[in-house]
Amino acid sequence: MLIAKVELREIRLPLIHFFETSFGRTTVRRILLVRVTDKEGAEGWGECTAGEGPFYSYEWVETAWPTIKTFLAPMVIGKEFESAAETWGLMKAVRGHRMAKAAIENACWDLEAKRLRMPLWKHLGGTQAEISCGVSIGIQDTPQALLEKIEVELAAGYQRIKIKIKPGWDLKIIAQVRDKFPEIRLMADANSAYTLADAALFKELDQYNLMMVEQPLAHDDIFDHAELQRQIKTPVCLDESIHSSEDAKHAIQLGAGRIINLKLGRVGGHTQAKEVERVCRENNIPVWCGGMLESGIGRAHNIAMATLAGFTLPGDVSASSRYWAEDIINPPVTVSKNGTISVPDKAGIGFEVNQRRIDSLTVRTEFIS
Ligand code: OSB
Ligand code: MG
Repeated sequence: MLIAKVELREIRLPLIHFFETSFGRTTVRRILLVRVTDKEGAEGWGECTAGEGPFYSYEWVETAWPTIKTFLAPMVIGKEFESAAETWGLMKAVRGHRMAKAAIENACWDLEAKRLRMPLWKHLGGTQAEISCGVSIGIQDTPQALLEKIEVELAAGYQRIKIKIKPGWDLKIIAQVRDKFPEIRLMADANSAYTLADAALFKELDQYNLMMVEQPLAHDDIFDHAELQRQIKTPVCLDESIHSSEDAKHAIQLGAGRIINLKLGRVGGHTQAKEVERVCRENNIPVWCGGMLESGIGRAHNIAMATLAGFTLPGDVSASSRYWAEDIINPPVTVSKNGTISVPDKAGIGFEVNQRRIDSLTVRTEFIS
């Protein structure tokens, strides 16, 4: 493979409904897309999952763009390499910036799968032609609004409900949800809004039979999470704290959680994601596919990743229509009445990229060659 050109694009995509977590509210996504073109003119697409600000992690659109432009793209362009799996090694000199790296690497995986005329999920080694879906529901203006949203998503068939919590929107809300929906598969995501001083609150949470509580403590912690897990029955799931297969190994050894939310961008792309999945599978730690409010391109990559054997729990990958009036891929991602996505069998990411739609949303473009 020889990448001749990297195209960077920023699109603005308004969410149908705002998405609020313990760290803030998003109404319009700023999404950085990457297109790689090889010397024969074949193309691949990737999406950078960095957010609008450095709140979920230190990466955001304005760190990813110049990091790709100045450092990552030049490390890949013009180099002859065997496979997309080698992209990671070419960019090794840059520390961190995994979401920026993932955007380039995943575009190379799409390109490679297309050249092989293979669906990306099979090229990655995926085994599940259908994946299980849940939804992540943000903090709402009122408890009533949350209960109504849950009702809608259950009627659509989603297999589990995740709600966001923060101090002041936690135990009381979960009690109300459980009261109305006693049997559903339910979990809560705190996005690091608590400390070990809140252990008593999480012990209270044990009575609500949650599948798991996601990232209750600091974004860069595994030590306190291990202490919390010792004190509570609800499984702890790690999101923000896991950036690599080494992080996963250390967290597992320490007992910092029993489940891992695997996000493609957070770990640095498909090669790293496969490593995290393998470590978890070998240690009997279930993983599920997390989401970052991706457009269709990132969503398609998530779907491909979630076909790997270790993905045994419903993920946060849901239908395009939950997020966007019109997605940037055709067809949009749809979910069956059983809460599953049928994985496409076309080459590469398996969805057609809607160039016209992307052009109409683009606010800036830059070519690196
Ligand atoms: O913590 O999983 C999270 C969205 C943005 C940042 C962090 C998270 C999320 C989600 C949304 O929960 C999942 C989705 O629907 O894409
Ligand atoms: Mg999370």
